[in-house]
Amino acid sequence: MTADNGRWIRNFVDGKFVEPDEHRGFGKVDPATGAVHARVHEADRPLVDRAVAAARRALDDGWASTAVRERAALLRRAADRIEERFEEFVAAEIADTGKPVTQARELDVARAVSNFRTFADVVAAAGQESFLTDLAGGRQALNYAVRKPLGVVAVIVPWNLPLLLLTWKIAPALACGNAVVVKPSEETPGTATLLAEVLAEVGLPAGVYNVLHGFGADSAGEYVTSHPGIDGVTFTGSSATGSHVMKTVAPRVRPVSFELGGKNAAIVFDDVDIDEALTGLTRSVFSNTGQVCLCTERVYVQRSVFDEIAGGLVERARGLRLGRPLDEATTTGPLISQTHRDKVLRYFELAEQAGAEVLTGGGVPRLGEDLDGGSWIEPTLWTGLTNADRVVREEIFGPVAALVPFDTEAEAIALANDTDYGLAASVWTNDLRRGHRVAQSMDVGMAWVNTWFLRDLRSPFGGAGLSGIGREGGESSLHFYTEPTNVCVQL
Ligand code: NAD
Ligand code: 6OD
Repeated sequence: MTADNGRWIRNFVDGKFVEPDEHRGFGKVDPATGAVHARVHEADRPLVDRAVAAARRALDDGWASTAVRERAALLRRAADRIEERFEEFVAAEIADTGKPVTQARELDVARAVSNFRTFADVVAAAGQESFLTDLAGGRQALNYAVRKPLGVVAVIVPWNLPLLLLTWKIAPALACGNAVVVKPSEETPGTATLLAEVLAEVGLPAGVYNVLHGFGADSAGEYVTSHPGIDGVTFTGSSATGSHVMKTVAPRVRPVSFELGGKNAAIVFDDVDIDEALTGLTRSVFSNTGQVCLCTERVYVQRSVFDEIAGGLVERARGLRLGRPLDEATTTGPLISQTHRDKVLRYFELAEQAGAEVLTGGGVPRLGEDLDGGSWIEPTLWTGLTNADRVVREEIFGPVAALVPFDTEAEAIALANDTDYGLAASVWTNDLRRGHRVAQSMDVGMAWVNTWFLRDLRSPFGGAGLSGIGREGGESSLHFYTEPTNVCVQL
């Protein structure tokens, strides 16, 4: 069984790859060069019906009642097998995204392995809530909750960290005994498909993991989320799409977990270790070409160190190396598509119209040869903007940031919280009391102090406001992917 049938990337339903329909293929472009590297079979409604029915059958045939230790062992075997096929996953992720090989290895594929291992440990260690209730007359009642799988879970994921975000959801979903119907982004079908091979190899029963390719509205994405056989939806993507998905799920009142967009702030105080802050800020603004939901796009800097931070960040931005994904010296890849680049370039225009000073970047680089067909963009920094400007209010999802000065701690907190989003923030200071205080006052799901995107997968992850609904990670994932039945016994 292979995921890539010649030049096709195929759907995977009920334990088998589906032969592609010549008339339902779309091209998958390599964002580094603009060349089509594969054709993807777009799932139609009947195929979505087949996938949902297969998932239900797999649950009924015993997957839902498998012993926890068996499911945990299967997750560990999946992690081992991804490690054995590590470079195939790296290659598939790079082909779809153009991201640098060092990042694909150290972040994307490495995290897929740890997602499976962590949730094997989390589910194996999980207990049940129980309460001994005192009753009148000295009697007692025992309350305990048993947790059952949600059922058939729709998993809709984006293109920026395709394998990382997919396995972040399916590892706990499978650990809890659910069956999943996955719709990867149309931009990144590769690794979800390769994972189908791995999960079959380690003994996951047919129908428990299904992959359907296609787009969102009026395509596989909407067919899946609106399907009456779906028991819950876990979605990562933009806030606008999250809102659409919520409407399609609403008539059936199914649970949703939404991990959505961000417009994340960094606050830099003047007592900070400048060099450490610059290293952290460079990562937080430019990682994955700014295409991480947690990336910083607003940097508030205390006035007395503003010029030093701005100058240092410009120097580091200019030191980034855009280039071929397989070159180990490359730090920065292309944006995911020409369409996305057009969107980012519109924000470059808006910044100019708002009177921004471009400290560095602001255009499209010429890298030469076939790379000029790719969707490259220059890492870009602005000053002279305020929180009133669209560039500072809307998620751009590119290697960009606006630097804004502040004077007092209270002002910095107010500026950072002045947003419709609520995903993440970072605080840079050598005063730890201040670090705790300011981090706690951020209206976000995750606040880091003197670091960024440092993860313990047992911690709750998610956002407030436009950034989402619910939390995943550790126990929070177990709560989302299960439905409790409370049993009360009078003793
Ligand atoms: P997107 O919302 O366009 O698409 C996400 C997924 O939803 C894709 O698979 C897409 O095909 C599907 N989709 C689109 N319309 C749909 C519909 N009507 N019904 C069902 N499915 C539909 O997002 P994107 O451009 O792929 O990803 C970038 C966005 O994702 C950014 O906003 C980013 O902040 C966000 N993101 C958030 C997190 C997080 O954890 N909070 C993580 C990664 C990315
Ligand atoms: O680290 C994670 O678990 C996670 N969900 C990261 C999301 C990154 C957004 O692009």
